[in-house]
Amino acid sequence: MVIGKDIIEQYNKLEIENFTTDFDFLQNKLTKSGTSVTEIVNKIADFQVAIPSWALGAGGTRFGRFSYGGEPATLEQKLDDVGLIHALTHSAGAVSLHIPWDVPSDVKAIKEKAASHGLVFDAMNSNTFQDQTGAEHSYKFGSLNAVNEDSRAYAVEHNKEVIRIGKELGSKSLTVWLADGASFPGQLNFQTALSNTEKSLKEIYAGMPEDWKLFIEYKPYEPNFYSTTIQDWGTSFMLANACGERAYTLVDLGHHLPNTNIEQIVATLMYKGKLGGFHFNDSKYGDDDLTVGSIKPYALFLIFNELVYGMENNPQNPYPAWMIDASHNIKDPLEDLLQSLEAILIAYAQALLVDQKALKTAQLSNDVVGAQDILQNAYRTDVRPLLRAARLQAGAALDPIAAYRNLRVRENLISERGLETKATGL
Ligand code: PSV
Ligand code: MN
Repeated sequence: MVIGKDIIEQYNKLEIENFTTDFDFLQNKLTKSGTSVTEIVNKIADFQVAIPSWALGAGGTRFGRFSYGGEPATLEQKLDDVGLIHALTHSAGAVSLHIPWDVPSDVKAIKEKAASHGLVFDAMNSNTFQDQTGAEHSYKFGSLNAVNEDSRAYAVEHNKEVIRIGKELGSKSLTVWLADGASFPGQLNFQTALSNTEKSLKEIYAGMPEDWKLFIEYKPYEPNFYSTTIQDWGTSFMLANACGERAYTLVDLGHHLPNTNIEQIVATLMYKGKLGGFHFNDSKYGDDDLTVGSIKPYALFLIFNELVYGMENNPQNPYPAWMIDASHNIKDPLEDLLQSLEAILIAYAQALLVDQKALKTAQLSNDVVGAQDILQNAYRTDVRPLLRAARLQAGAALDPIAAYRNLRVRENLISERGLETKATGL
């Protein structure tokens, strides 16, 4: 199924009146306070988030997986699904592939397919947390950190293969997330594990083209339950520095212990020019893979406040690679992604509304109450008309989920692909 601009245009006509009333009201209000609405709408329209190829089917937990009809069975179909999301939102113009789940059999055809949907290939993801059928060496006891030299070399080689595939597709970065760690005290020598990881990452870094970036993800626990070798941003930052200039830390919202001050981590990394990538999701307890903004929207806003500040004030930090890293097992995966995109853009728009000048004045005079009010005034603004305006000007849907349902996208996918298909991923 392909959703053409004409269909969306028709659909938008049903909602244009309500939109205009809401937008005019907000525009008046914001203009009075000196905000350039056009500038903000353009920024929202430009913001593109990569969709991970593994979020297009029903997500799984270790207890089970309830599949969703019409799931994409091939990489081509995955790109078609991202194309649908992009057509509806104009904010998902990139896809992030996971190897070996998504090895393209025909690179040229895949590139053409992506281009036909207006998609580019964002960061490539390697996978050394699962043994594939016929694997010559196992990752059971670790990959880049393994005590077994063959497993380490095998994992390094896999990452080089991912770089090779990514090069052909036009990607410019590699994300490494390691499950490496220990589930029991005494299992690993921490220092040896760290030093093996550093050596392996340096080899991977050396194998990257000169215009590529390496993103190093961290995670405090899971699947290992006693220690993870790259457990936190500090360890990732240290390893990125050891690798070189084009190695960066990647922050995944779900990879922190409860109540961690993620916005402060963001600020610190951007100050040091080392925030390379960002994975969005939400959680109550751990790496829950919940829809972005479903549990802690204010925390997301505070994080975006630091991201916006960093993008405006830290030229030493590259523009971060944004990706959604969430897929749940009880929602239609495409609706889940549409909700996540909406939450991301809402938080971004609210952060753009923060009166930075007034905030600085409040901070310099230790006006604690004033500073909180400035942030919360922005957070409490209903910015949804700004998102709709951005979509309308890009030819996307005013209300993507309503359009998705109204156009019976899932029903169409089921009739095209059947009920039994299963997308690769977790
Ligand atoms: C690990 O929890 C992670 O966040 C990494 O980014 C992986 O690539 C992704 O999830 C999918 O397993
Ligand atoms: Mn992640």
